[in-house]
Amino acid sequence: MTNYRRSLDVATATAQVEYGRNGVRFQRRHFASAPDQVFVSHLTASQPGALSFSVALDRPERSTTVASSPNELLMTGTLNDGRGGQGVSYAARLRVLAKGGRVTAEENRLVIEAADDVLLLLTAATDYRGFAGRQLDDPVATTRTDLDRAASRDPTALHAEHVRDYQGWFNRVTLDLPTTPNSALPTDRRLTGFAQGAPDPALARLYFDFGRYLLISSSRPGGLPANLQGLWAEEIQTPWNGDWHLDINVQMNYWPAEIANLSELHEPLHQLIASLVEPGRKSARAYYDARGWVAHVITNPWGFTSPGEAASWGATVSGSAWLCQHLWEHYAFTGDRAFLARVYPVLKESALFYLDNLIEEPRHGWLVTGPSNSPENAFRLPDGRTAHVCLGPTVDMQLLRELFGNVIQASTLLGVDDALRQELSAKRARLAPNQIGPDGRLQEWLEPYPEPEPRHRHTSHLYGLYPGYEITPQHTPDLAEACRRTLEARGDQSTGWALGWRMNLWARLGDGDRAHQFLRQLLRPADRGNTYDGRGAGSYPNLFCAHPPFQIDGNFGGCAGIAEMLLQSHVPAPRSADAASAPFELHLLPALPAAWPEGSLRGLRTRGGFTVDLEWKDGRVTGYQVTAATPSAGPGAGQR
Ligand code: FUC
Repeated sequence: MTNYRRSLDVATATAQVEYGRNGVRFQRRHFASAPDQVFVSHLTASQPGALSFSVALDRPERSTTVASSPNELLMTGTLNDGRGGQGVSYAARLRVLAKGGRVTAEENRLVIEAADDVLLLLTAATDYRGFAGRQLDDPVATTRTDLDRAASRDPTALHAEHVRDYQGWFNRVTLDLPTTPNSALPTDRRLTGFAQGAPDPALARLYFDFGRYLLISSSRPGGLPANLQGLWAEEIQTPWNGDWHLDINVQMNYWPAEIANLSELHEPLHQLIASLVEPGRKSARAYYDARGWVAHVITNPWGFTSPGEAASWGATVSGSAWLCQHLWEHYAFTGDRAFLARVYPVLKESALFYLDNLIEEPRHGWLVTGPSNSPENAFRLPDGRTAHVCLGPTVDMQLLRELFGNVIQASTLLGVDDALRQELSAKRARLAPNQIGPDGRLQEWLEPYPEPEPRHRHTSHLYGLYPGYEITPQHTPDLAEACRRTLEARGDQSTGWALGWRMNLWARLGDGDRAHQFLRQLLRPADRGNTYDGRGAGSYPNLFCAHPPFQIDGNFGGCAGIAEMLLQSHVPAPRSADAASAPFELHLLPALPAAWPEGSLRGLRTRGGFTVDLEWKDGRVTGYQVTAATPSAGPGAGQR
């Protein structure tokens, strides 16, 4: 084999493999088309009759494949429901359309001989009802309809339609950073070079674009939200069940959604949140005898809202509060009042749960959640024992200040629930405050407990700095300084998503070089033998984030972090009742690293519904334009 080249063009979401063999040049082009619901592989060769191969549909369990016609395979199966019954059924159908040569079916595979050009069309479907409990589709029939439609189209037209659809999202934003000789290398060698300190600013652009590619490809309105592996899990039994973790992971998947101008792709998460209200009410009643709804650390497409498997991590009671933040942020970025009115009951019922859950903490009389955890971290008790379950971890308090504040603001805007608003205001003022410990760090718990694992991957108590907004260097400098010390103490090594989070935290602190240092960590070449404590964790040659073995949240965290280094929008506290017209601050290049002295961007979004274009040279803004969603509200453009 000669001149082998495998590529993914993130500008068109098209993968390609090319190589030469015995004087013939072979090319395979692959893409998954959302508008046509079909996966397409187009195989061509530089000589007629050169394509001979066989193709099969296979799955390690619960599958049957038959040749449904001389050029088509049909795979079907039904999963278990976990209770000894039948679960979701699925079907996948593969058709071979060959020019020249011969196609024959042999049991469960198709054999292609001496063809000039081959198109493989694959469709797949399940009878999962979706969050809205929609009408059941018959996957066997759906795959046939989708396949017949795709087969009637010219492959060039299929590709053009796919690119048109994809670029409708992708082209909303452009980031340009300078290239260097290293930028022309294959990605694996670029990663090695970058880890060794070679300058390659354009690698950050590629990583940012790749993150957008991943979200566009894994989160479409009407579908499920991106899970721990996005939708790229290769196993049947995926790490952590390929579920949605609510104590950082699924939220991180959606950090780029608003700022990177992909707001509509946030919808699957919003639907998941709405779907948890009903089961979450049962959990609230059964576990806490409380009103409202609650979700803890893990959930799945079947409305799981109970505490997780072990009290040491599964008792975290603020999963639902953190999810609600994604409803609010969508409103903050779009100013869409109709959306706010629609999701208000979800926010309100979440707040009702916490109103009932809060108890008075004995030492100061503060109101605190309990029992809860500071996600997955432990502390040392005075008698030396290790504990996880606590009252009022800092993250819960920060989340509740935001949730209550948002419900207060939303109810004011919508002109409803006066009495509730009074109660929320009164209780919000009594929530345990952020505390700076004797060592100058932000306290993770009510007491400055020693930690058995001071470099723990979670940085939950810094939620208020990012993705939350109650701590900013501009408005709460002492707390921001305490966050900085916390980050210093957590150290510069970590794993997967934790690196992505730290990047954003340093960006919020305005330290671009530290943020960039974490980007370098995130992009250091990983291998399959990486370990949970961060050694070896970075990125694989295809840029997937290596949190043992693979988790996609780090990709999204890093993508958001790059944006956060270049543009931030804060709504300073105390916020006015109307976020859409409230004063908010725009920070252009708030955390520009020395490594990116020049560049430009177009199309990032801010809270308040603005779009920002920006260019810079020698580390300084040379031009910018801020465009309002509505013509009357725009602050305009400028040169500096
Ligand atoms: C969180 C993390 C783990 C892992 C899991 C899926 O709970 O603490 O590291 O990423 O989610």
